[in-house]
Amino acid sequence: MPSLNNQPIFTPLTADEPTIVAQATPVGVSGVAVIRLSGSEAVEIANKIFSKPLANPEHAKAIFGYVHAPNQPEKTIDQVLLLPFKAPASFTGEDVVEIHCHGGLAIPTQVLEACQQAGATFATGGAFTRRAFINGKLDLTQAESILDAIHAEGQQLSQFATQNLRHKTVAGYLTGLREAIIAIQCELVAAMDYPEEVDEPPREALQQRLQAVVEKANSLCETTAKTQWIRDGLKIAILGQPNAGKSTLFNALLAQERSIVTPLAGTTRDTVSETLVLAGVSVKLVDTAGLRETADLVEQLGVERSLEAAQLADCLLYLVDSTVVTDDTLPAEDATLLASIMHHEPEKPLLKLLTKQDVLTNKASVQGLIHQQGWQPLSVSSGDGLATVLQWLENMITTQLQSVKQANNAGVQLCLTSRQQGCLVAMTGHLEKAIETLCESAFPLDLATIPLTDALRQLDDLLGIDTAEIVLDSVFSQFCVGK
Ligand SMILES: Nc1nc2c(ncn2[C@@H]2O[C@H](COP(=O)(O)OP(=O)(O)OP(=O)(O)O)[C@@H](O)[C@H]2O)c(=O)[nH]1
Ligand SMILES: [Mg+2]
Repeated sequence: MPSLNNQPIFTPLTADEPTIVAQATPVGVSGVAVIRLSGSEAVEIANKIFSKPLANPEHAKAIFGYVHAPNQPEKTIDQVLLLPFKAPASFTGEDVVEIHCHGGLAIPTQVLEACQQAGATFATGGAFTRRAFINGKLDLTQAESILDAIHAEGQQLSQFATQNLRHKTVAGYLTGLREAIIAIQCELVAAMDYPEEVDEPPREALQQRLQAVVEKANSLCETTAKTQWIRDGLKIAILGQPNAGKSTLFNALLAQERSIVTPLAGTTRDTVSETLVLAGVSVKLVDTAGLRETADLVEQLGVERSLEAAQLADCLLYLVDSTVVTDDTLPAEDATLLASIMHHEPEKPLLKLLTKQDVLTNKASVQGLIHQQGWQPLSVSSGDGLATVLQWLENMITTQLQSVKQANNAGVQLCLTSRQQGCLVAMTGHLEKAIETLCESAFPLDLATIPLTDALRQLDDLLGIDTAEIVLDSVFSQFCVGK
């Protein structure tokens, strides 16, 4: 909408809100810290604390100068770069001024205080992103992608997040489903409101169209479930009998002495987990208590947790101390445990490792296991075999990622958050109710509009269309101050 002097007019929906300020960079020692002001008075406030007049600063052009206490130019706080952005071409859609000052604790704190004394209000967590959402700069799923991008440990999740930020992939896919439901809703309402002019749409065709939406939503939920590990971290459980060398391998993979290692069997009594990044994916490595029948209550509980860890894991490493193997025959306990694990988790990638190869005197005793039964020799002490373990883990992750990418080609691979999945599941539940209603010829057609409205409500909540404050609060409260 052009104004009289041909300058575009944009009044952010948040124009009446106070101008907010927060540090956008982490607090602590750093070369540079960025303090962000956002709101209709951002330029005015910056003007009160800056050494140069800022009547109508050029958009996105840095200005060198000094920040001082409001209206006290002699009280210089720091030498800074000021970066103004004019609404709506800013992150929040409001006027924004970024102050790039020196990092550390003292200077950013003084700059923040100067901004507050000049009229700004300290921002709460997620306030900037919330304003960006309210001003239509982002949909709700994009706001959540920012959260993913900030918190992603592995690059794969950050790639999903960036893809959604750039191409609105989630909203793009779901808007198609939303339009399909709205079209059906419109046909039903038209037939109800104008029974003389509009024929009742054939029920079977409506059912089929709704069924198609349900299938698309289900397929999205299924593929999201397949990518959940990218968000949560791939769980790898290290299993085996006491003293097999599990904690030693755990520490070696982490490159830190995280678990206690002793020559005593039963050292690890509970599961211990730690995160690392492998092949661009966040991995949760779980060290477990040795699996064996035991009378000790504490150890027994540890064993139960280990079995549970195996169940919850996406991938298993099973370790056997090679010095207790004779004539290619595993100890009976290991044979039983492995058979049970493979029976219960036949699909899970499993790497079988024969440990402590450096102290194995009779190498011939394990050759059959290695060459015929797929066991990998390992000595963490000498480092032999460790690279193979890492390579196996990376190959396994790459294979999993490839299956994700294949689903991606089908156009439905999106890594939804649990909130988004919840909305989608609730939506399909309502659509199924609508289909049931349509199946029952004794029910009037308009009965189906009720679950359809509920389904649309869920989809709108997912996308952030007319979403209740309480839902927005729960999303934006996850953000830190300054974002
Ligand atoms: N020589 C040699 N000793 C090893 C190797 N790996 C582990 N050990 C030793 O084996 C003993 C047991 O190792 P842990 O890593 O504590 O075994 P664990 O499987 O975690 O045992 P629990 O916690 O009791 O279930 C320790 O004394 C380790 O130093 C290895 O590659 N070579
Ligand atoms: Mg241990």
